[in-house]
Amino acid sequence: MRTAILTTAVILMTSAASAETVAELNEKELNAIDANNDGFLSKDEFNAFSDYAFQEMDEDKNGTLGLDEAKPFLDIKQFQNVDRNNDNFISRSEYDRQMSDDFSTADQDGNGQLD
Ligand SMILES: [Ca+2]
Ligand SMILES: [Ca+2]
Ligand SMILES: [Ca+2]
Repeated sequence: MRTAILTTAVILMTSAASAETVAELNEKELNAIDANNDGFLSKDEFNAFSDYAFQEMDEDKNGTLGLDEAKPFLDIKQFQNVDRNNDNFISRSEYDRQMSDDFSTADQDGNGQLD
């Protein structure tokens, strides 16, 4: 379960997420994120999942993801994409911004849910 969730987070973080990306998530992964099991991913569900994934990746719990922490999940190019100020740490705000952008991109009809 942990791995599936993190894989999902990384997919969302690194690919400009699209409706297709969400469609590619397998049923098990989607069920893990879709807290109320309505088959849609709301912004709240997405945020809860995004928060969980960050905590899991932030092994030393200092609120940022260093290269070592991100290495199992991101290649250097993906890391640099998210690390907008290039300080070699992904801060929580950089992470949140990336996830939020990806949600907006994936939510093509703008109804606040991914389906
Ligand atoms: Ca839902
Ligand atoms: Ca950390
Ligand atoms: Ca940074």
